[in-house]
Order: sequence, then structure tokens, then C-alpha cells
Amino acid sequence: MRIRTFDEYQTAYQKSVDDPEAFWAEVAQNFQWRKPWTKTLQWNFTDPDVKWFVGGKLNITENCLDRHLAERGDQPAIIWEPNDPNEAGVTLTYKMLHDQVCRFANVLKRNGVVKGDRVCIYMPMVPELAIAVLACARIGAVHSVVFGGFSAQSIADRINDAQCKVVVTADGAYRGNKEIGLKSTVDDALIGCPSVQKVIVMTRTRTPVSMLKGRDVWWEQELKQVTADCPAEEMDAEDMLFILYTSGSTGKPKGVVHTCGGYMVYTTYTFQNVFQYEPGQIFFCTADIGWITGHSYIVYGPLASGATSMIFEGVPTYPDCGRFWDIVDKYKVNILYTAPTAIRSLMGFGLEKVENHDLSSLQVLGSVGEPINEEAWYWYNDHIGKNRCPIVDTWWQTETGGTLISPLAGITKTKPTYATLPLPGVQPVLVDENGKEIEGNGVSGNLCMKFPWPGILRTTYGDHERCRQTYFATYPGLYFTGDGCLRDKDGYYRITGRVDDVLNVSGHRIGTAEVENAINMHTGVVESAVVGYPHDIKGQGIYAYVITESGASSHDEDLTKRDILATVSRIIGPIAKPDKIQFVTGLPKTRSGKIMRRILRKIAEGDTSNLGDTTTLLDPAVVDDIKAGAI
Ligand code: 6R9
Repeated sequence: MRIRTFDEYQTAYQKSVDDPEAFWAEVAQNFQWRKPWTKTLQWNFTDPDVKWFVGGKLNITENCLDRHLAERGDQPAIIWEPNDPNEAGVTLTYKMLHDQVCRFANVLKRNGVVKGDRVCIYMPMVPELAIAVLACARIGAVHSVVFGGFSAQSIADRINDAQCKVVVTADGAYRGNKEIGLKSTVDDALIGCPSVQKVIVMTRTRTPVSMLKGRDVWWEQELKQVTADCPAEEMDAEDMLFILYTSGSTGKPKGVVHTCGGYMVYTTYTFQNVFQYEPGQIFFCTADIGWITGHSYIVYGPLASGATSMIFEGVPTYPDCGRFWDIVDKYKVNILYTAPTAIRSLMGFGLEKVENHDLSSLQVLGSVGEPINEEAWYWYNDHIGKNRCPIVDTWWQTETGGTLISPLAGITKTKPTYATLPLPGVQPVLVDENGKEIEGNGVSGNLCMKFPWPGILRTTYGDHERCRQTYFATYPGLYFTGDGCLRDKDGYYRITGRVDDVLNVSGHRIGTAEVENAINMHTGVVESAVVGYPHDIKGQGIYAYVITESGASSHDEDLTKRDILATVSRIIGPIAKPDKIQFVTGLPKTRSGKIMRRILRKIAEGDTSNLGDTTTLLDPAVVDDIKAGAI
């Protein structure tokens, strides 16, 4: 399963294209199956219908936990670093983690959860979050983790879409110098969630919370009622493992569905090969488990590999901007996996807090979430990796389950800002607007995949047609990523960013339509249009053009702006708050009523010299007004 040289990569890649089924069948042999599969792959991209390891039976937690007990039961599986560096951390060995997962799985059962039920998890970055995730998988319940920064409304939307039966949460969360009430947010959400029967509340901050009789129970009390004996549920390879909501260019976030077998094989294979993980190494992925990166590369990939995975509760700048380097130094981290936005923000603080730490344990650096600009790449390489750690720029998506395009650490020659080459099993193609494949090198186009890999999404929960429409209808026969991409003369891939109406703000995906809907819910707002613009630290910032009833000359614009931000926070969460709001009297619309975002994007970028053809606009004069009022 492990590739060790570039030759081996090329051989594996060739084999994976010539005979994908044989290739993945061989990889999948490295796992524990209760029953072998009868057919390795069945697929078409029309319905779409993709099934891997058909008929295979397994439980992913037996692969992540049980099978390591004999050999490395006393090795750390999870090392937890709390928000406050003065609070004691926690190390859970594989034995301890197994024990705790089984116990909490029994708590879920006690509270009525059975195989196939959906469980919403809304928790801080504490070991119990990983425990709750794995406990669901243990008994065949489907987890839907909601990032702790989302609002009550967002939680409610996700709970209702998936019809969750149980919510697992905590009283509160620590983030930097802030204390955030989680349970109170869940309480607000649950006013509109009739499917929820039980709420399990873990104690973290000891913030006062209201506990509803018959519905709410304490995690710690429940644990006293159960044993550590919980045999794993036998799952079909294609049974649902989890739902994770992600933003698209239209409508509400959709529930991306991953299944047990393929996801396990793919995350583990990519974890071991991309990072070239060696037994005993300490792996630190700074993402939140609320995002796909945390699912795949804090929890499942590392644990199925018997690795030691860190969970960090806090933020990179608390108590100061040296926190990551402090953690690397303290735990002798070997592999660090973070996002360009974090690198850019830390760059801004200078080198003092880097240089007073010993970073010599680092061997591999990773980047994920958005394109990494050259300046950040070199800073990461020079000052963190000290020019001796390969950087793996891993390109992938919630929908892909694991990394698709990335260097293999120390094996693939890297090139700043390039995700480089597809992993074995991954067949990228670039297409033009008409879906025609653009062959050869030194070209660019829309990035698609022409063959399934085991980690590809299977559907969007409750709405298969939406899955087809979003990913498989734009270019028939292909999976469309939504990203633009160039392939240079060496065949190296560089992702240039989204080509649809999805923003990437600090590595978080946010749909422009979602933000517009939230703004439009604010009193007095008539209409709005949201676009992205380049932002030094966040990668992209959010620029909103808003029409209000009282007109652009509203007597107190600042107050209105502040209130609109509060509405967006309440509807989606603070991550979706626009950086800039411009009040306008009209939007540039075509005669058919479509907003010409291209023009709004240019103005937001501050590039008004060439707005292109505006003759198809209903009222070209609005453009001058908007230009004049640009921020
Ligand atoms: C894993 C994750 C997916 C979108 C994706 C792309 C952008 C992610 C990237 C990258 C350039 C990289 N993206 N990694 N762009 N280089 N290495 O981030 O999933 O939250 O679903 O976002 O993020 O635009 O389409 P997700």
C-alpha cells in the first residue's frame, strides 16, 4: 500500500488507470473485513451510481481501534492540547480510546440510537468529539458533525434535513480568550427540530445551561450507566458512514454522503502516501473536525493507520501568535498540516515567535483548503520547514472524501503553488465551457474527474437529483469539481480557484446565494448581491452590494451595516459576515434579470478600468453609480 519512490508512484499510477479494480482490491486487502466483497466496483456517472467493494462487510472502528490493540494498544492514538496552554492535556492510547468509544456507543444505544439513525454532533475540539464520531460509527449510526461556529439556524437546517434523532453537544467551548455557549445555541436550534428526542451534553466550560426534562442528559452521568463492552455493528461497505454539509453555488448547504468501505480505504491510503507517515510519528492537523479535513485526516485516516493524531482545541493566535510552534515544540510534532490562511496570518507577526521554538522535529508540512500563494509557500518552506521539509499542497473537497491531487512527501518534486500530480486512482481532465476535453500540457480549463475513486461522494442526503445536477450534469460523463485549473508543461496541476459562485473565505466554503439569502432576511433590505474579492489573509473576502428600502442615503449607514452583520451571524454564523457592505440603488442586471456578477467582482477587486461589455444591461447607468460608491 505504501509508495516509496517516484518510480513506484508511476507504476502504481499506471496500474490504477489500466486496471482500477485490481489496484483498489489490492489496497483494500490491508484492512479488516468481516466478509470480503464480491465486486470491487460498479459505477456510472449518469445516475450517478457508484459502489465500491460491493457486498463487503466491515466496521470502520474495528479498523481504527480494535485491530491496533494487540500491537500498539499502549501507543497514543490521540493527543489533545487544550485552548489554555496551562491546562493539562490528555493523551488517549488506542486501548483507552477503544474503551471510551465503546462506552459512549453504549450511551448512544441507551438513548435510543440504532443503526441507520442520524446523530448531530455540535462540539468543541475535545477528545470527546472524536469519541462521539467513532461511537456513532461503532453502532452504525450516521454522524452529521456541525462546525461549532455555525448558528442555531444553521444547526436547525442541518438537523431537519437529516432528521437527526439525537444531538451530542457540550455546555460551551473555549476559543482563544472567548467562551462560547454551545448548549444554548442548540436549545435555540431545537425549537424548530421535532425529530430530536435526546440531547447528550458534555461538560467543558461549566457555563450554566438549561437541561430539559426527558430530553437532555449529561454525558458524564450517562457514562456511569454503561459498560465498555460494545461489539461493533456489521456494516455493508456501502452503508452510510456520515453526512457532512457543505455550501454550493445555489440554495441551502447540501449533505454530502460518504459510505463505510470506500471512504475508509481512500482516506487511509492517501494519509499514508501523501504524508509518508511512519509508525510513531506525531501528526498534527490543525483543522476542525467540523470540516472534512478533520474527519479524514484527524480521525479516520490517521486512526485506521495506527497513527498518533493531535487534536487542538484553540486558535493559532492564542495566547500569542507562536501557539502552533509551541505545540510543535512541546509534542515534537513530525507532520504539520494546516491552511494557507493560517500561514498568512502568522506571517504577519514576524519571526520572533517562530525562532524561539525548536521546530527540528518537523519532517513534512501540508497545506489544504485553498490555493497557497507563493509568498506563503516560501515562508512556510523557509521559516517553518527550514528548507528541509517537503510541502504537500493537497487539493481535494468535502465531496472527494480524501486528497486527489498532491505531491507525495519527499517523493514528488514540488513546485510552489502547485498541487502537482494526481494520486493513484485519480483521473483528472480539463474541459472547456462546452465540456470538450482539453488535452496536452500548458493548458487550463475546468477540472473534472473521469473515473471514480473509492472516496467519491455517493449522494447528497435526501436529494439524489441535486447530487446529479450539481456534480454530474454540467459535463455529462464527468464529475465536475467546480474548480478552475491549469496543467503546466510538465503535466503539473495548479488549482486556480472556484469557477462557480462559491467563495473560499479562510479555507471555508461559503455560497454567495447563502449569504445573499441571509442579508435579504434583514429588515428593510430589498435585494443584495455578494461576490468575493482578494483578501490578504483570508484568501477571499466577502463583498456585499445591498439595496435598502430607504435608499443608499439612509441616515445611518453604519448602524444598518452593523445590524446586517448581526443578521448574517444569526442566520449562518460569524464566518459568513461580509467584510464590506456597499449600499446601492440598483444592481447591474441583464434584460432577463440575471445579475452580472462579473462586473460586481471587478468593482470589488478595485479594477474598474475594463468592465467588459455592459451593453446587454437593462440600465448601464447603475454601473457608474456603483463604481462611484465602491469601498
Ligand atoms: C479539503 C477542503 C473544497 C474547495 C476546493 C478548492 C479549495 C482545497 C485546495 C484548494 C487550491 C488546494 N481547495 N484545497 N484549492 N489548492 N490545495 O478544503 O474541502 O471545504 O470542501 O473545500 O477548496 O476550491 O473546491 P472543502
